[in-house]
Parts: sequence; structure tokens; C-alpha cells
Amino acid sequence: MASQARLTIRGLRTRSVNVPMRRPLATSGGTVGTAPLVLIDLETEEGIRGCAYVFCYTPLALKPVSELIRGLEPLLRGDVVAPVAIEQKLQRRFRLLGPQGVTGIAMAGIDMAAWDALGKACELPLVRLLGGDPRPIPAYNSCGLGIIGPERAGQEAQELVAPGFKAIKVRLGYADVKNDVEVIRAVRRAIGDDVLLMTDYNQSLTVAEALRRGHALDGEGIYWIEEPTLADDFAGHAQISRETRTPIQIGENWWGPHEMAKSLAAGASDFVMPDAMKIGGVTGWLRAAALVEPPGVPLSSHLFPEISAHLLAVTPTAHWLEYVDWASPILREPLTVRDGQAVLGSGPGIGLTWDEQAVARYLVEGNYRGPVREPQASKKSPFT
Ligand code: SMN
Ligand code: MG
Repeated sequence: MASQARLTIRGLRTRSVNVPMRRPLATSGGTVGTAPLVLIDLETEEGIRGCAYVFCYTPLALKPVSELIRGLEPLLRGDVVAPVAIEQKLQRRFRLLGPQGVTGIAMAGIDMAAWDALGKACELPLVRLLGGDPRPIPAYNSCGLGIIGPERAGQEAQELVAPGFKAIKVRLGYADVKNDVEVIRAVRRAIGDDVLLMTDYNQSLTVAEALRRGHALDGEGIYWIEEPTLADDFAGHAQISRETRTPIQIGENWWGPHEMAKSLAAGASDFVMPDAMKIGGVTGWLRAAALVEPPGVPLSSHLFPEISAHLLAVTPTAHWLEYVDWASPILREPLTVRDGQAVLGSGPGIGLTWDEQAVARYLVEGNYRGPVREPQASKKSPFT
């Protein structure tokens, strides 16, 4: 084990897949109908392979992201798998271009794959490699409840709590606050008083409208209001947070811990929810978690439930894991959720093993002149 703990990068392989979603998600910021993922295999001279995926939001971004990651291979080949050193090298490399967007995604993907390789070399799950002890992580079911109207929302809410979840999230941003309230009440009727209800506006409101809707929602027993206005309007979010009683939640669009620090300094939210990819992978997450430990701000995850379960287990102010099953169809062992709690597997690293048959089924050929192939739905259930 000791000799393998020093790994050398040999290559970066990527494959793009476009995975069907059981419930395509209509948000007020646009619809996500499939999960466009770039799968990363970081190969080492020692034969250990670090695996991670990044989420591209639109299939159009698959090609630029995967080409950028592969393009970094000559820069990293021969380097020691030392994520902090790699992060500094890549930050320097992208100083002039900037560390956000596709560059940030590429850097985070490599970071996650590098940490996975280290975990495998040390034969430790990521949570243990980071000094933590695996424990069940409370998860809310976010696999649906897009903008689908009160009737369907009530029905879908029942389906989402059925496997034992104690919290779910509903997307808002209907034409009028009356419609938002109607949907919330339909969902509440369907799930009862004991299930927590998060809400998400996906940046769709002006600050003035967010204040109006926030006041209307204050009496509805909502657990948080997410991204009511533009993600980078920290002053606007701070005002909404001050003037509404319901906690304000933001963070999925912070590019790295530096942006998170500015948001915290502005008092933009009551809760925080970094995205494992946009915050900078494992390395970025650890810095993000350190920022909110002294003030004690509750920290939840965004997407990437497989790696986020490890990361929340070492986060001092860990709050809620966002559970989505979007990568499950291409994983041999999808994340398990039992009684509303994510259960970490005992495998080394992040614990991602590609289901090669499924990867082959959803593989995108990398040519976007024709329509993107519509994949078939999967039948796996992650609930035990
Ligand atoms: C969301 C995430 C990913 C794609 C679309 C919408 C949403 C969430 O903001 O927080 O789950
Ligand atoms: Mg959101």
C-alpha cells in the first residue's frame, strides 16, 4: 500500500454520456431533460484509475468539457497525484482565461478523479481518507417536482416521499405568487406536516418580486427558499434574507470558495449549498466547509450525491444531502438511501464503478450536427 500511495499521472480519458432522467426537470431557469455527463478516468503509472463525473447541464457542453479535460493531459502527465498541487498548477494555467465555467468544471473533475485515485491507492473510502467516519447522511429527494402544476405536483410529492424520505424540494416561479402558493398547498396536503419542504426559484425573480413572494410564503411552513434572485446578486439576496422569515438558501452557482466567501461576507443567505463541481471538487469543498465552520452556517450539497455523501460526512456544519438519481443508470452500485438517509458504501475512493453496458448505451458520439440520441429509461432502484 505504501508504495502505491505515491501515484503518477499517466493519462486522462473521458467519455460523454447523455443519460435519460426518469422525471425531466422543468425549472423556472430552464428544463433539464437528460443528464449530460462527462465520465473521467484518471490513469496512473501504477495501474490505479481515479473515476469521477462532471454534470454539463446541456449536451452542448459535453464536447468542450471533455476536450478541455483531455487537452490537459500533456500538462499533467508525469505529475504526482497530489490534488492540492494539481489545483495550484491548473489555477496558474487558467489565470488569464479565468477559473469559471468550462475551465472550473474541468479542474474540479480532475480534482475529484485524483482524490478517488488516492482513496483507491490507500484502500480507503474518501470519507476515511479525509479523516472522517462514515455515517448516514440525511437526504432530501430532489428527483422531480419541477414546474408541473398543483395536481401533478401533489401526486409526484407522494411518490418522492414513498421510499422513506423526510424532506423533498419543489421548484417554484409560476406566473404569479398565487400559483406558487397553490402548488405548495397541494404538495403539503399530499405529504402531511412532518415532511420538510424546500423550495427553489432558480434565480427567476427580481428582488422586489422575491420580497413580495417571500412574504406570501412566510406563512406556509417552508424549510428554505432557494435562489430567489440572480445567483451573483449577493446584496439582493442579503436584503431578501433580512426581510423574510423563511431561511434563504444559495450556493449551487458559486464558482469556488472565493465567491462563497464574498457571498458570506455580504450576508446573502441563511444556509449554504455548494455544488461539489462548481466549488472546485474535494479540494474546493474542504475550503468551503472551513469557511462556515466558525460562524456555524448549515451546509447542504447540490447534485453529485455520491461524492457529496463523503464530503458532508467530514463537514462540521453538515445539513442536507440533495438526492438525485441522475447518474444512477450508468453506475454499477448507485448510492443507497435507507429511510431518507444516504448510506456510504465501503468501497475505496468515491465508490463510482461504471456500468460499461449502460455507458455504451448512452454514449454520445461527439458529433452535434445531428440530434442527440434519446436514450432509454433505466429500471434500477436505489432504495433498499
Ligand atoms: C437544479 C439543479 C440542476 C439542474 C436544474 C436545477 C436545481 C436544484 O437548482 O437545486 O436542484
Ligand atoms: Mg437549486
